[in-house]
Amino acid sequence: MRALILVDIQNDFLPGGALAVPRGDEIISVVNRLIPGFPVVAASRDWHPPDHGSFAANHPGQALYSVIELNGLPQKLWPVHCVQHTPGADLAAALDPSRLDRVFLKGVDPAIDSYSAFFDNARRRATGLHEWLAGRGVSEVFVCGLATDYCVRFTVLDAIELGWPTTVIADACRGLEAQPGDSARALETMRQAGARVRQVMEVS
Ligand code: VGL
Ligand code: ZN
Repeated sequence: MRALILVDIQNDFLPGGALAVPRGDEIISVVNRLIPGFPVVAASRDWHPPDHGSFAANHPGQALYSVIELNGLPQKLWPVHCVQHTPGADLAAALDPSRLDRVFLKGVDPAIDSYSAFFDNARRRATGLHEWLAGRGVSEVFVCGLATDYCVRFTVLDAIELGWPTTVIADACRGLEAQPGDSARALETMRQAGARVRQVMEVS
């Protein structure tokens, strides 16, 4: 049985949001058309407390987008985004919520970031997504959402490591592209790790 995993399709990652993914809004209608083709649909939400260690604002003197060490892990410093219970953390309003079977929250621990929908970046804490998919009788996962070069990439790499046959739906993702080519490189990394890279037309 095929499951669709929607990664972080939240207001702060859309144009106008705090950590806007260029053209991130373009995937929403695409995703709404994908959803009916999948018997199981899960979504992740970046869900940070205000004191989260990934926010540059919580590290006075450190520049936005610089990399520091946070509890032993390299941490890129982001603008304040997806703060719990703020509109920026809401799922995109245009995303059809009627078939979302379950939403998994990530990035809740202030001491550690969590790009993947499965685990935090130190793999200390699991979100429960893996066990939930297994419990639903899922045999294969399809991943799309925001951002290709961060949370989609980490989610896909964890899915493969957990043993799921994994497809990333490339044209239902958009990347932050801090460096031009970051999304293409991320897709290539996923492919080399064992993910199938497909277009919406091929998986619908
Ligand atoms: C993300 C940076 C920080 C993402 C989340 O969803 O790709 N990127 N937090
Ligand atoms: Zn985040």
